[in-house]
Order: sequence, then structure tokens, then C-alpha cells
Amino acid sequence: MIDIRSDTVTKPSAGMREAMMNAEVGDDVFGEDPTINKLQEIVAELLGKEAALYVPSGTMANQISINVHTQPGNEVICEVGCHLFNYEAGGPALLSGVMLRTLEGHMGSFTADQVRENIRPDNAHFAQSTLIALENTHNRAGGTIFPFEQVKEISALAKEHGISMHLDGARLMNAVAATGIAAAEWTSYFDSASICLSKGLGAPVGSVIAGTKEFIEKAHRYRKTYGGGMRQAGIIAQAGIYALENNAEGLKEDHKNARTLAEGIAGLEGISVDLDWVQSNIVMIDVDPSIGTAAEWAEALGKAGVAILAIAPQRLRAVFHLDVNKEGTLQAVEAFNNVHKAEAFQTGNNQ
Ligand code: TLP
Repeated sequence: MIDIRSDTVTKPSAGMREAMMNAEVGDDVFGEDPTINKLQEIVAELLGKEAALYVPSGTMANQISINVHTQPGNEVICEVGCHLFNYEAGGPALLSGVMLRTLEGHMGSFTADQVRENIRPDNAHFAQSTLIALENTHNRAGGTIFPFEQVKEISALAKEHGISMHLDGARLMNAVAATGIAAAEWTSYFDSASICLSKGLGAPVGSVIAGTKEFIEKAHRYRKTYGGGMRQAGIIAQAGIYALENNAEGLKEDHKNARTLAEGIAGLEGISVDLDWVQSNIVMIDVDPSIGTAAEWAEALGKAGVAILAIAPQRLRAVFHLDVNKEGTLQAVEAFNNVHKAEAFQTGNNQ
């Protein structure tokens, strides 16, 4: 089965498992796990921040960061399609008591002018805008990259207004692989940033948040509050170290494979893929109702050996990762072509 439902589905390689088996561990709630401490140092350096904190998931990384940066009743400015608004189970409201002010983005990004128009004036009637959150690459916008110049402008504006900046960098390393702009350059415009080890980097679990020492001290407390304090978790943190050391380069291959799929199916009648949006490892595929629904396509592709997600009634999402190579990608293209022939007859369109 070629599984392109998400880059979260990767399984630890033999090398990664071996590294995990040999990991030194200790009780991390006591701060005594040498492997976690090492991972945190590596990521702090990678992201150019004073300190970092290992957390179980990307969701927890975002939710902790929001909580540290805000007070209940504050407002967080973010893009309407972002993960923390759509897929974190109402976390900002439930855990931090904040409102989200969503901006209608273009390919998942927004401009400093849009932010300026949406910062609440300093007036007792209004919620205070205290945080701007960006996502890079942007999942729901199909792995698109937030334009670097826009990041700089938004960051300058945020500084002017005393507003904090958080980066959901679940796939920041994909943005790095695609642009050649170093991770620390991207994150220099943010007060806090997260990366996920369990997506394209291929670790089984874990994310890391980075920021100032003060930010991380507060984040550490919330991690405990949220039940995210782990014990001898060096065994999984070692997978994260291994992933950063061995798998970051390979993200470029995933990007090539994403493009191969996109280009290989874009010409099929009733299938549309906007190639401009294919900037990293994700491909969004729109299915015209005349050739079926996304759910029907996902089922048919599943039978043809390709696991893919229907993320909207007419939209499929394919995500490339280190467990799908070029050959698997070409098989996926072929499966699309075969299903296309078969699907067309369902609607009587294949004469
Ligand atoms: N994304 C998952 C699903 O939750 C949709 C996926 O399959 O893509 N930020 C971004 C940008 C993400 O895409 C995700 C996960 C997260 C945060 C949350 O990470 P986890 O799943 O570790 O909580």
C-alpha cells in the first residue's frame, strides 16, 4: 500500500530503531533525561533560540505557546485555514480562553496590511490583540510557503504594537528544504516556533517548541498542566535526533515526488491540481462532481493500492514522505489513471 494520507504515517527505519534502542534515558520530569536535553539543545540551536522544550505533539506545541503568549480574553490573529484554528479541537478557547481573529489568506499566507487592519485599537471595548500566529508550510493550503518578505513585514508590525509572534513550524523543515532559507532565519522573526519531528522528518512521535529561556520556563509549566510531562522519553527523543541528523535532506525528494504526482494527474479530465500551489510535499487534488466525490475516489484508490485522504467533499490530499519513493509515486500516478478510466464509466462518461 502506498500511503500518502499524511507524512505522519512514516514508520521508524531500522537505523532509527537501533538509535532508539541505544538511547540513554532518565526521568525527564526531573530534567534528567540526557537524550531529551540533547534534543532540546539541538533544536534551540537549529532555531536560533535560547531554549527549547520537547512535547508529545504539534498540537500541544501550539496550545502551550498560545497560552504563554496570551491572557484569557485576548485575541490571536491567524489565517482562516490554519491548523490551530481548524484541527486542534477548540484548544485556544478551551485552554487559553482566547478568541481567534481569522484572516482570509492567499495560499495560506497574509500580509502586514491585513494584520494592520485587524489589530484591535487600544480601547476598553475591544479584546487585546496579543499574538499573531503563522503556519509555514501551510497544511490546508497544500504545503505552500509563507513568503519570507511578508514574514519580515508582519514581524516588524508586531514589534511596533508589542504583539508576540508564534510560528507553527510543523513543516518548517520543508520550507527550509524548498527555499534554502535556514530554519533560524525564518524563526528570527518569531518569539516562539515549533517543529514536528513526526511528520516528514520521520520520527514516530514528538515536537519541539523553542523561544527565550523565560518563554520555555513558562511553557514547561503548561506542559505539566496539559499532562505532557514524560519520563524516560529519551527513547523517542533519540528518534527525533536521528531524524534531524539523517532525514532533513530527503525532504527535497518528497517535494520532487509531490510534483511528479501533481504533473502526472493534472491533465486528467475532471481532476484539477493547481501546480503553483505545489511548493513542498503536499498536493491538493480537486475532483469534479462529474467523475465522483473525493470519498469515492479515496475508496477506489484504496482498492488500487493507494491510501489517500478525502479532506473535503470534492478534495483529496496527498502528502509525500520518506516511506514513499519515486517508484511508489509513479505507481500512485498509474493508480490515478486507472481509477480515472474506471470511475468515468460509473457516471457513464467513458465512451
Ligand atoms: N497535521 C495532521 C492532521 O492533524 C491534519 C496532518 O495529517 O497533516 N500544525 C500543522 C501545520 C499540522 O499539519 C499538524 C498535524 C499539527 C500542527 C499538529 O500536529 P500533531 O498531529 O502532532 O498534534
